[in-house]
Amino acid sequence: MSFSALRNPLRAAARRAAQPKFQLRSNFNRKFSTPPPAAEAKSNTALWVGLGAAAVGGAGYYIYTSNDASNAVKSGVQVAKVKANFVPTKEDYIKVYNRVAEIIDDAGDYDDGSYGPVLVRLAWHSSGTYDKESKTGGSNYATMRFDPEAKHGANAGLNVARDLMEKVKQEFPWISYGDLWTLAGVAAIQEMAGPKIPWRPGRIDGFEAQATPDGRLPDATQGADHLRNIFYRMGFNDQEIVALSGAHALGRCHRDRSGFEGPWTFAPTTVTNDYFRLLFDEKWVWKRWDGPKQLEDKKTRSLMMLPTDYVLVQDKSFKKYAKVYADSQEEWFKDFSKAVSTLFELGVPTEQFVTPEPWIMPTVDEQQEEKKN
Ligand code: DDH
Repeated sequence: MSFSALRNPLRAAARRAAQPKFQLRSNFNRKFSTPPPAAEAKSNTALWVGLGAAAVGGAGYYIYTSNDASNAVKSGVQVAKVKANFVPTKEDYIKVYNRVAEIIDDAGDYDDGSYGPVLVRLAWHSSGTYDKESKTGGSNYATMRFDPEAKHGANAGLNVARDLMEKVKQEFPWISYGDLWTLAGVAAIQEMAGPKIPWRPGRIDGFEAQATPDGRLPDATQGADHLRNIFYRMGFNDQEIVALSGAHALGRCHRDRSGFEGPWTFAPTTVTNDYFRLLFDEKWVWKRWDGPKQLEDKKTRSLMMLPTDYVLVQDKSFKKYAKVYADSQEEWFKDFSKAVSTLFELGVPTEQFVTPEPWIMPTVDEQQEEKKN
């Protein structure tokens, strides 16, 4: 399907109709849980002054501590942009959003016909390394660009998403990787019919020395204690753990990446609360196979749940929230939007953001509608 064919108000519906592998069960019912676009930030200067200082400081840091020449060049580009007084506006970020939206749909035979899910996962894994005690990790420095972190088992397959975003970075060299990856996650969620995710720019490119140690992301073979250890470390509570886990409405597991196999829902390129509904409505049995322990639905044996997904209906506290989200997509959208927005900002010092209030980025459909009026 060409880009232009998708550039109309029916674009999302057309994409869903074209989904190759799964029949779509849930009604498409877009619900917005967030207020209309916040007022435009008055100026981005604060960021760029901050970025200039950070980048210049960073460049000094680089000279003494890093051997990666390409990073010096990249930081140099940021410094040059600052010197040239280039101040990106919300419009500039919308252009990046739109480019990502095009790429999401231009997936051909890849998985279920969309790069959306893998982009959401990139944004989550770049943010979910945060440790609130040491204040290390998170989305600020985009350290998954560097080998120790890129090669962590949990990040297997995310090279697909990083390579896609590299193309965008070439077209918009002024954007930091952290902003680009998180904005791509926002675009993916919103363009796959999910809730609005408030977002704002301000992340800066870091250095290899800031990469996080292995083991900060969740291990799917573990139980409730592990989930709490991992997510409490980021600063989340039980309700937020459950809300965030609903992202598994999207995408699938790949045997050659995580070892697990299959999708969680029948509509893996549309954001719905089906993940929660299926957890309660289907009978889940352990899959008999030579792979790692995972569950499958008894009826069709085509869907899967990870042990960590199943914990959400076994643990009393988690189950309470999972039930609320199974019963109300609206409730889940509201809580998911809030938790994802927080997740994508982990590790970014507040003073780095260009605006005190995050922006609501318009979807491609909304932009088309706006143009017509
Ligand atoms: Fe996840 N996730 N995730 N996940 N995740 C996988 C795929 C995707 C866990 C393990 C896996 C979140 C939480 C958890 C997405 C988003 C989010 C895969 C399969 C595993 C394994 C990877 C592969 O084989 O390619 C575990 C464990 C947890 C947990 O304990 C809570 C969260 C919080 C999110 C989020 O975005 C907020 C998405 C999307 C995918 C599908 C990727 C794809 O390529 O498709």
